[in-house]
Amino acid sequence: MQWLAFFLLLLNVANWFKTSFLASEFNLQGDYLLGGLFSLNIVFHPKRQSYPVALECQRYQFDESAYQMFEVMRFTVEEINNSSTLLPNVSLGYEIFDHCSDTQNFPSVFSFMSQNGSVPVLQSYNNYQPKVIAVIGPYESTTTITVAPFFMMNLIPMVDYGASSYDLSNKALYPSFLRTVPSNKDLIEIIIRIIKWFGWNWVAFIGSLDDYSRDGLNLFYQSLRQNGICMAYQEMLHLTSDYQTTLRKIDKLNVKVIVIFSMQVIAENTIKAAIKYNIRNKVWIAGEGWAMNKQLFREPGIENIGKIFGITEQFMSLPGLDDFIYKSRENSEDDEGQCPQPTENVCNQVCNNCTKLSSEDIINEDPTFSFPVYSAIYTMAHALHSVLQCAANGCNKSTPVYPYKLLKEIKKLNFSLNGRQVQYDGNGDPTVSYVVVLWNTQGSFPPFKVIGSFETYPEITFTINSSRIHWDNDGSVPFGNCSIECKNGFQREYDRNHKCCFNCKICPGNTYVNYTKDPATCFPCSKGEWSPEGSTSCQKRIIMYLPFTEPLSILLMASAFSLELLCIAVTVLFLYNYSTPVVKSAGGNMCFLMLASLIMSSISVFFFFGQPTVIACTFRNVMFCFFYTICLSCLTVRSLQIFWVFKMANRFPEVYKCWVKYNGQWLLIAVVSVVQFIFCVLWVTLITPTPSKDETSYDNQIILICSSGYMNIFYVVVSFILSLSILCFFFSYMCADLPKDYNEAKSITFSMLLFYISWCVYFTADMIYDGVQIQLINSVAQLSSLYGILLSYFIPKSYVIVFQPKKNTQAYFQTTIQSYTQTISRM
Ligand SMILES: *[C@@H]1O[C@H](CO)[C@@H](O)[C@H](O)[C@H]1NC(C)=O
Ligand SMILES: *[C@@H]1O[C@H](CO)[C@@H](O)[C@H](O)[C@H]1NC(C)=O
Ligand SMILES: *[C@@H]1O[C@H](CO)[C@@H](O)[C@H](O)[C@H]1NC(C)=O
Ligand SMILES: *[C@@H]1O[C@H](CO)[C@@H](O)[C@H](O)[C@H]1NC(C)=O
Ligand SMILES: *[C@@H]1O[C@H](CO)[C@@H](O)[C@H](O)[C@H]1NC(C)=O
Ligand SMILES: *[C@@H]1O[C@H](CO)[C@@H](O)[C@H](O)[C@H]1NC(C)=O
Ligand SMILES: *[C@@H]1O[C@H](CO)[C@@H](O)[C@H](O)[C@H]1NC(C)=O
Ligand SMILES: *[C@@H]1O[C@H](CO)[C@@H](O)[C@H](O)[C@H]1NC(C)=O
Ligand SMILES: *[C@@H]1O[C@H](CO)[C@@H](O)[C@H](O)[C@H]1NC(C)=O
Ligand SMILES: CC(=O)N[C@H]1CO[C@H](CO)[C@@H](O)[C@@H]1O
Repeated sequence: MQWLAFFLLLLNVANWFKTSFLASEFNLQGDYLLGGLFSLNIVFHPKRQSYPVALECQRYQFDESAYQMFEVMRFTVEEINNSSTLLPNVSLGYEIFDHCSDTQNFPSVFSFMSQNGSVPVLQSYNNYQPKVIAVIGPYESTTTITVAPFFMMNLIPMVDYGASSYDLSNKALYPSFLRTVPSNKDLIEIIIRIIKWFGWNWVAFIGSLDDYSRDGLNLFYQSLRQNGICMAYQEMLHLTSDYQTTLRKIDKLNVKVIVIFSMQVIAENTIKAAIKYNIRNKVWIAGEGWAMNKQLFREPGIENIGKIFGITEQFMSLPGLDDFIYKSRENSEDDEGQCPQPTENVCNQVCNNCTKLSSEDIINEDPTFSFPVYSAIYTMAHALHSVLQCAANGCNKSTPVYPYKLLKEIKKLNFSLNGRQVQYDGNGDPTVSYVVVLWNTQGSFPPFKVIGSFETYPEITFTINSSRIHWDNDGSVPFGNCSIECKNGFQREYDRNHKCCFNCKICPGNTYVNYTKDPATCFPCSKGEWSPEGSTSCQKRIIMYLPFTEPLSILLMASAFSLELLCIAVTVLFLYNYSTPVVKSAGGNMCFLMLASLIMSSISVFFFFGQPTVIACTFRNVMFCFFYTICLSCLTVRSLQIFWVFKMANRFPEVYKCWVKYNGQWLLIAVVSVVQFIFCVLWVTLITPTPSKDETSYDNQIILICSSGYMNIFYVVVSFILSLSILCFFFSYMCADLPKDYNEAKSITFSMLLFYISWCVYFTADMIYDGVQIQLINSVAQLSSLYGILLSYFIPKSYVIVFQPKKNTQAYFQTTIQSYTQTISRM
């Protein structure tokens, strides 16, 4: 397919130049032309129109700061023209249009694209040279997105000084788009960093109804989620929105931090409304659009609304700009900024309001976008410099300058401008050098105090100098969270909608909360650990047992030992006085069996102390039970015998004879012992008592205990002992009226009562108390049972043997029995 070229005559721009050659600020002739788009006026509400008519920007709202950018472009081109090193002997020219609407500005675009006054429709644009070699602007994201496709088509470089929408970083859609302002992604990143720096997490977002804000909101949302910050409220406002309601809602939600990421006007309206409706003590974070808005700064009452942080590009002064503006003002006094065809008045190259501004007005405008305009033009000049193969002696002007070649050079650029490095990344985005300013609304100087910075070149750095911020109240950073942090030991209960909002609930016992791990969970303590209610960590449980070294243990063991010594002493004493009536009446040989049993029983006390072992667990009770049964059976047989002799022998002499003949007492003891022995063996062998841990009784202790063996047989053993003791008690009670020397009733009653009481105490305590001391009570019960028998039965007899030998004679016993028989017969 060959050249199938249509020539579409849209604008006869070339003719305008020929007819009117007046020096307008909008045009400068040169070897190469740059296109410039500036929003000197802004159309907020497009009018509905019923017949085709071109838009007349002049009629709409004038923006002084755009005129300053406009002047910066003119200044920059002149400076490059004056330069002898950059583009020597090559003159740059420009053509600028007022770009006031999203949708109705296409005449200017076609003018830039035209060649000889017409826009051709071609198949290949390789050899196409439009009127301008590149385009600067426009200012806003939305307007940029609407005009950009025209320039992308033939890869005309578009270097933007104001559009920050992140969409434009998409090089598949916008291959020849570059910009000298950081994209919203960077702006949102620094906003997030500021919020995080001060530890806030509950923020509101106010935007305007345009691509810039929508894009910002999108990016903000994405970053919030990653940074644990919550959006309390969000609204996109337009000129006629109800600002009061929005602000009231934000105030009601207890939001301290408000990000205003919007067009200037919306920000101005919001702040003015905040002043009017007395919204106080907030923290406002200003996006680049209004970070250094000087009109708002002078608004009365602004000092009440709180702190305003602005994010703006590192301020770069442009030496010579002020002189340039003063000079151009002088010259333009009589130059009424004329349109090439003033009669039609639609070319949008007229600005009557501009000429009314004084030099000071222009110079004092917000300088935020001066450097972006300046570096955008230098970018093109440097690229052109490369394309034209310029050297010190001049450039090769015969080289054709195709836009796509220029674009290739722009991407390779890396130059220093007023101390800042200018270069573009793969997305056509520049290196970032932001500063954070604090508005000095209290009136001291300077009005915008730099408190921090964010740079991506040569590496990413973010700093905030907290000592430069003077917070109201007590000087501490204001509270900007949804919920007050829980006290130690409390767990968070999150709100359904926001992760930043929560109630606090105390962690129950045996759980803990670890904020670095998870603030919303009370983790259970691990095995062997415990914690009281409301803990942040668990403690080791104390392992409880009765150690040998404890004074009480020592006391009990000493008691057991002294019991044994006493028993041995009594045994020796009885052996020496074996043939005396006291020993005989006490049972003779049987005494030695009883004493031996007492000694054996008392050994079991020693098994209660120290860390329990299988042996200790097995023997601590079984030994006592068995030997105490033997002792008790002796006592029972003794009392039975006395009872028999004195009360029954007369009535059943044959039975008694039989009893004596077959050695009934020993037989009975043997039977009882054997039976009890079998029970005891079964008790500890069917289920061996083993050391175990009681972890349930106390949160903070692990008690080393012994399992009890086969419980059912244990009950049999206990019942056996109990029935024996009751028998014993019964017989001795029946003989309560016998002569004193035969009367064991008192001593046996005493020892049995002691036995009952001490074991009642033990079993009762066992039911209501699980501590380690129960083992102490157990051993005390054993000891007191044993001491009961020793003290009430053996010691009085020993006393008589040692101190009252008179009573230890056959004759004395005879007398007492005679006097007893007399009393019986008298009854
Ligand atoms: C350019 O040079 C002219 C003449 O030398 C001078 O008047 C003007 O101020 C210079 N402009 C800039 C921007 O340097
Ligand atoms: C532009 O117009 C001039 C005369 O008006 C003509 O000589 C030239 O060839 C035209 N250029 C192109 C590219 O058509
Ligand atoms: C606010 O929440 C953030 C995390 O979301 C936390 O780091 C900060 O300490 C909290 N501030 C206060 C005062 O509790
Ligand atoms: C701009 O000019 C228009 C008329 O051309 C006028 O109505 C308007 O008030 C002017 N605006 C400013 C800010 O001077
Ligand atoms: C600049 O261009 C003019 C003609 O366009 C030429 O006469 C002059 O020598 C050139 N100067 C240099 C330094 O190249
Ligand atoms: C100037 O550029 C043209 C086209 O690229 C080329 O043919 C010519 O040789 C160049 N002249 C010099 C002096 O480099
Ligand atoms: C840009 O230039 C500077 C110095 O002129 C150099 O240090 C830096 O590495 C260059 N960057 C790239 C990406 O080439
Ligand atoms: C922070 O600001 C204070 C007061 O302006 C200044 O003295 C100090 O050097 C600054 N610190 C840093 C790290 O810049
Ligand atoms: C909390 O959890 C973290 C991470 O799991 C751990 O490093 C830290 O030691 C824990 N803190 C306490 C007090 O247990
Ligand atoms: C309009 C303008 O300033 N043009 C200047 C461009 O630069 C050359 C020198 O390089 C001057 O002679 C022109 O006056």
